[in-house]
Amino acid sequence: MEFKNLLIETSDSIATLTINRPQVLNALNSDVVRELECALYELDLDAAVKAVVITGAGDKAFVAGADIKEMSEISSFEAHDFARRGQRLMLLINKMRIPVIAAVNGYALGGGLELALACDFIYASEKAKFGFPEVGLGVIPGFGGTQNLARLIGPNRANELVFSGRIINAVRAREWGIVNEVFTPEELLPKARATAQEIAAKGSLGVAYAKDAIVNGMNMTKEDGFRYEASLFGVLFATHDQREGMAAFLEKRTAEFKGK
Ligand code: DAK
Repeated sequence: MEFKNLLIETSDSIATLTINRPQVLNALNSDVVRELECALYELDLDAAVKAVVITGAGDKAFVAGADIKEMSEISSFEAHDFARRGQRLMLLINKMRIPVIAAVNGYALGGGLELALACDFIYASEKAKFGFPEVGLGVIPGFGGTQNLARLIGPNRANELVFSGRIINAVRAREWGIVNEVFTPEELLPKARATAQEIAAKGSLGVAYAKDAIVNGMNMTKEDGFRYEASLFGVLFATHDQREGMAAFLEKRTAEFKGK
């Protein structure tokens, strides 16, 4: 599939997806949202792909938010459609079997921060900046940002960030638990890909089920989450990968996982 606004490069089972509108700091317009949804859907269906790294083109921005020019001109019907598509994209990332890592190379503002928060975790460059400027535009984060941020860092810090519209740097974002690791700009993508490869070497069913347990368990009571985890654990005992993983350990060799 051809994309106007995305670059996709796959090597060693890792797809690197670059949002490519650097002239507007990779702002998300409706075309980009539609392309992201199609691209991620396709990548998730591709058995050869074991993880995705999302980043932004250029050295200034991951994504500087929704495209304000497009947003300022859309009708209420189009805004509703944009919201539905954006939210569907964020939920798709949660539902994908493969992990999605955000490699934040610059500004991650508004919808850009929402996209990063929807990913399974975030690595950042020292140049990354995070914030929700929405209240300054008379709106609120609308692609799941209030929900994902408060769940990730707790309501108090989420309140401060969202109510003030303030922009924080990568070190503060790591301190607050938004970002897992901070790297130099040159190191960011190699480090994100290296972690993706470490994950790709594991049993892909185990990774997919672990993601499922964590994503869905977050919305359950602890007891329901435990029950859900136990059922996924049980299902894995019907797979080749479980037998192979344990046999390989006992035979002191590298496991050959098949994802089935
Ligand atoms: N949209 C469109 N164009 C953008 C943009 C954006 N978000 N951000 C930057 N650009 C464009 C600039 O207009 C400029 O274009 P030209 O003037 O060169 O034509 C170019 O990118 C370079 O930007 P600057 O010249 O401003 O660069 P600076 O280094 O001076 O400043 C900045 C960088 C990131 C601080 C600044 O560009 C900035 O404040 N950008 C806007 C940040 C922002 O407010 N983002 C939007 C947040 S609101 C929804 C759900 C969610 C959302 C919307 C709807 N529904 C449920 C319906 C999400 C909303 C948001 O994301």
